[in-house]
Amino acid sequence: MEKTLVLLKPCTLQRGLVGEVINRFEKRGLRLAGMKMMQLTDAILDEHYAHLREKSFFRILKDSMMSTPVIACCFEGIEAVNVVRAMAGATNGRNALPGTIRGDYCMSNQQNIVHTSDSLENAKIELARFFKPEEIFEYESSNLGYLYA
Ligand code: YYY
Ligand code: MG
Repeated sequence: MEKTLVLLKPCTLQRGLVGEVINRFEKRGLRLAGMKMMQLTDAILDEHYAHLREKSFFRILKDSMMSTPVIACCFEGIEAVNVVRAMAGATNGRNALPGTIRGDYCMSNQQNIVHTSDSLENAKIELARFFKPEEIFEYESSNLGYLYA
């Protein structure tokens, strides 16, 4: 099993899409292992978006991610990192395929509904950044035989 991070961005809270987006991951069969609302800070975003710090949109991106609280989720499943990433779709909502979350809910390159970890290595780093160990729960999922058989 893999665990991965999903952040529901401020645009998702503003547009009333929180339940709908979480519902998609649940229905796919991913186990919700952690979830919390949090106000992001400059410091955590400097780490989280370190790969983008030279980009012209870095400041705007960080400001948009701090404009309201976000909801951080940890989802678990077999190959969860790639499954969740594929469900999110291309970064720019206008390029994202219909059927993906971004392709169904947004038209923006930045207000693009979710952040999803892009590798297993980064998922581990990002989950440790946004969650304390005791905020990730290892309860048993009763339907695994039906999901993965
Ligand atoms: O992983 P993903 O979110 O699909 O894209 P990244 O390349 O990691 O960029 C993170 C974040 O930055 C993206 O979700 C929106 C924003 N962004 C932007 O505002 N403008 C761009 N041209 C590219 C990315
Ligand atoms: Mg990324």
